[in-house]
Amino acid sequence: MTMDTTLYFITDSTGYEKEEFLNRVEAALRGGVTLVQLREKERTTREYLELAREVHKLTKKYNVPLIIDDRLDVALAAGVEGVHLGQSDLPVDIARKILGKDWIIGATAKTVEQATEAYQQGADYLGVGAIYPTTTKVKTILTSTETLAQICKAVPIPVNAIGGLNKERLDVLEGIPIAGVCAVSAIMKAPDPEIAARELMDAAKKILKK
Ligand code: TZP
Ligand code: MG
Repeated sequence: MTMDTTLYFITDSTGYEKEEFLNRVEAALRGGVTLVQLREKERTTREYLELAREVHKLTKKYNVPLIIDDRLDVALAAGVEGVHLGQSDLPVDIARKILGKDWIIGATAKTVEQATEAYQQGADYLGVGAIYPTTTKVKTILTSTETLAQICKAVPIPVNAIGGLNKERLDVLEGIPIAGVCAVSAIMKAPDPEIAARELMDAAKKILKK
């Protein structure tokens, strides 16, 4: 399954019954998201695994890779396509040793140093942000668009912008050679995630000149 980070949808199941959550994820897939990350912070390992299996059924139907946030064990157990590692998770080089070359490994980077290290350790893509303040439950600091541009220059792997992004707020990214945008709430909390994904994709393609 090839990786395309153009429109990277990161889920948040907070506040949704499972069925509604899965319906929203599938709507986003219909709307054309190119990569999905299951991001669960409060679930037990068992719950995370079970949800991963259900979301994986959906992503496979649309031939979109599924990435698990933070937890390499859950990613392996569910047999998905990748894992996303933050600065306090397993180091990328260790994850790469465990997973081998065929898995997608993403990393969070907020500085050029972190970006270079993640690349050298074998990351396939980077998430950089938050570009704007975010209402999604996350402990994060803002990353300037200058730093984002420097990171894009420093590493040859795809770099995605993240944090408070929606279709009205992509202008600040124009001209920066990012590979794509990540969004949680702009899709997850939209009245219709399918329409939201489609509109965000159109807006992303414009600034990415794709
Ligand atoms: N990392 C940096 S910002 C963020 C993460 C996981 C959350 C982005 O959520 P939203 O709703 O797209 O602002
Ligand atoms: Mg994480």
